[in-house]
Amino acid sequence: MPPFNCRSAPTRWHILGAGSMGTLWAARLARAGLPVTLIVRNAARLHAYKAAHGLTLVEGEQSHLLPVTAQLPETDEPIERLLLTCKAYDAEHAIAQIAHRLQPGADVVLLQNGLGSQQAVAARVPQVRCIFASSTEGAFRESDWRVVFAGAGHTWLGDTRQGEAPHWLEDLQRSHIAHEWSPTILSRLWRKLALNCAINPLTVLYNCRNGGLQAHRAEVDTLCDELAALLKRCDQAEAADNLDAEVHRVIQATANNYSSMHQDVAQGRRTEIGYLLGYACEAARQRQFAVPHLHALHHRLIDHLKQRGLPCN
Ligand code: NAD
Ligand code: KPL
Repeated sequence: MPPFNCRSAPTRWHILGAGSMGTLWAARLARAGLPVTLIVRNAARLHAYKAAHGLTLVEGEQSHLLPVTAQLPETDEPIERLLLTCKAYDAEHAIAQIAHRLQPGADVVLLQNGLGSQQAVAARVPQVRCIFASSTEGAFRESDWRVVFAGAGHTWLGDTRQGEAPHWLEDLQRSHIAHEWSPTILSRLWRKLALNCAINPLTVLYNCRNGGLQAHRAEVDTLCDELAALLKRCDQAEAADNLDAEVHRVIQATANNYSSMHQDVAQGRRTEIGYLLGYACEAARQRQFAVPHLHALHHRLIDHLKQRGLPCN
């Protein structure tokens, strides 16, 4: 591994949202010797974290304890590089809490699923550069401060304002975080959104694994047609290309898995529906573009969530 550039100290990564993805990134960056600080919600969480003496990263049979530093949002320390890893519905509030700490020209990486939260965050912090990310990695928390790297994957990062790739992608390389700079990150996010809209809500409504949708092929196909038409209407023709084929490929490849939305509902957690189906339906409404099947699906899902006492936004 090449030595650090001795002319300047490496920039610290602050990570806001110490959940599955945030701790997965924190642990890998820290393991590579990079300076990392977790920003946790409140004093009680900070106390609990200190009692655990750090983060544990579980990969297969191996586990590593990493003594990553942690602090509160209100700490008075400037932030030059931030990774935001809370859920889409928490992102705007979370960034507002630390906005005053962001230095002009800071980099903020937004690792939220769906669309809508990234734009809301970027509007709140115009003094920084927001980089959107889309990841196929999988992680879950086995217990407090113990994260399991459950699925190898890839992370695409990009700048919707077409800026250059940042030099700090080297940090990801050094940390063995599989990644790629994408000049078409918005298209990637739309494509992932469309996949999630075609699969996740139906798995909740039919209470099935992804493979269970093989019994509902006609319904999936109708949604794919409507989603592909909507993508084109939103100037995302590339994201619409062969959408149905990819949806069926993913259903087959992940047949034994429960979708993330199914897992959220099964565990009584809020879903990211507002940033997936909600975003798609709103995009259609703004363009006066009819998406009757997506609308019907959205309403069925909202009813389902309401019956379970879960938020429907
Ligand atoms: P998570 O719920 O495990 O973690 C989010 C964390 O953010 C929680 O610990 C929460 O307490 C914290 N948080 C929320 N608001 C905060 C605030 N104001 N201040 C401080 N902390 C705050 O979520 P996750 O699974 O890590 O997912 C994060 C994003 O990544 C989601 O959009 C998700 O869809 C996406 N994603 C997750 C996975 C995965 O495998 N977990 C994979 C790909 C993408
Ligand atoms: O990303 C997914 C999820 O479960 O959120 C897949 C596996 C693609 C299903 O939509």
